[in-house]
Amino acid sequence: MRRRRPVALITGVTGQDGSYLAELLLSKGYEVHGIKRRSSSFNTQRVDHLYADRHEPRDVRFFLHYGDLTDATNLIRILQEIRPDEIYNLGAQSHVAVSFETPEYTANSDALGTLRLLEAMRILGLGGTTRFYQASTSELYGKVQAVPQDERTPFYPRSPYGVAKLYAYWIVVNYREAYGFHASNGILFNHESPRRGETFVTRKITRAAAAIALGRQDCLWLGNLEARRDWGHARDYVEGMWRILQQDAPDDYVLATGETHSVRSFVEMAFREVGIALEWRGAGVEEVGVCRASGRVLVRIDPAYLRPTEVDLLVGNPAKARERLGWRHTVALPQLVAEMVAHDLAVLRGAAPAQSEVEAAIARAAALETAGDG
Ligand code: NDP
Ligand code: GDR
Repeated sequence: MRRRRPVALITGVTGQDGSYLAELLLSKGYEVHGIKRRSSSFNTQRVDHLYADRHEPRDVRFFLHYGDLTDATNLIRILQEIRPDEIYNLGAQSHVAVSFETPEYTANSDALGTLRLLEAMRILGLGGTTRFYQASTSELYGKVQAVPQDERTPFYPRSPYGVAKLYAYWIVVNYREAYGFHASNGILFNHESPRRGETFVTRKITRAAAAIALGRQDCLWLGNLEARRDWGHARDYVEGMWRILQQDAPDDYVLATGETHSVRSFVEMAFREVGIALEWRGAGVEEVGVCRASGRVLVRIDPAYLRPTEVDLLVGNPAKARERLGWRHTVALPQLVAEMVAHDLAVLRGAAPAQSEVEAAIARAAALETAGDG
């Protein structure tokens, strides 16, 4: 029997998607638990505004637990305590380029971490009651076998990250078929936001455009400008995750915009937002992006950012999600770029945080003290 107030557990709650998903679920009345990793410095900036001081006589519905996807006993204990109705497995070493440097850790957290959660559900007898969402990825398509990509397109991953996520995808399908789990994969194409990690290409570009416009940075160094991605807004995509778990039957869904753009055109759009028109000169690693008005070189290529194997072209077909979930993206790329650049300009200008954020930071400090972390 489902409890009156649904309970969700989010791994990766401190990441981009985890923070938007926690907001969404809280707005829907859920009690939300998240797993955070121990870090030598604060790593909860994206969810600080959701904290409430547990000493205050108010409705506290957001809880954080120390944990790690590489620690099975920890996962079993957390699941045993919470007995969630829904698990969203968003935790991962999610950077494709970094996965070439740390392939074993990436496999441990992204592939085996998923298995550990599913096994914890099985051990605790949660398979019949708890629904499971897996953060699968368009990186599974890698060297693409069809354009656009949908749920039937064969996979061909091109990085240790993609290969680890391939294991996770199939172990979810296997637990669904073997044990009747309500376990689903969302095959999500790239989604971005002002909360995107600073080393992913979109955020790296919007931060640099803002910094260059304000005279705080000279040049933006990038890798492959020709890669094409299907970029949407993270807020739209967490809505899709939730809808996937509300279906009577578990299944796998592509979430995408259906449009593809190159890194080069993302660069041009971001610089246009700050009033800089770019033109390109040269070729290969010697190519540069030049400010048309001043002639200054603002973009250069650093081969260090080229990947040993690249994913050249991603564009998803979200027809199944549209038909079965009623989901579609609401934010187009120009709007997304504008929002990210505006955010980065405001941050660099030192715009004061909203009052609610200040209150949240104070509440958070108090909550941490009570958790013995202060
Ligand atoms: P982020 O990198 O922003 O967040 C990843 C989260 O996972 C962070 O909270 C991180 O914690 C946590 N994490 C990392 N390693 C571990 C571990 N060993 N144990 C527990 N938690 C861990 O990713 P996004 O929010 O962008 O993505 C969410 C998920 O969706 C990821 O699984 C990603 O691979 C997948 N995905 C993302 C897409 C995108 O375009 N954003 C597209 C398709 C799939 P910490 O904050 O401490 O680093
Ligand atoms: P991706 O995102 O690999 O698609 O994975 P990322 O933004 O890192 O790269 C996108 C494309 O841009 C090219 N690129 C650069 N990338 C980075 N990070 N830095 C650079 O300087 C740079 N220059 C060019 C890359 O080569 C690539 O082609 C993201 C992650 O969120 C994954 O977790 C997720 O599964 C997929 O999206 C869908």
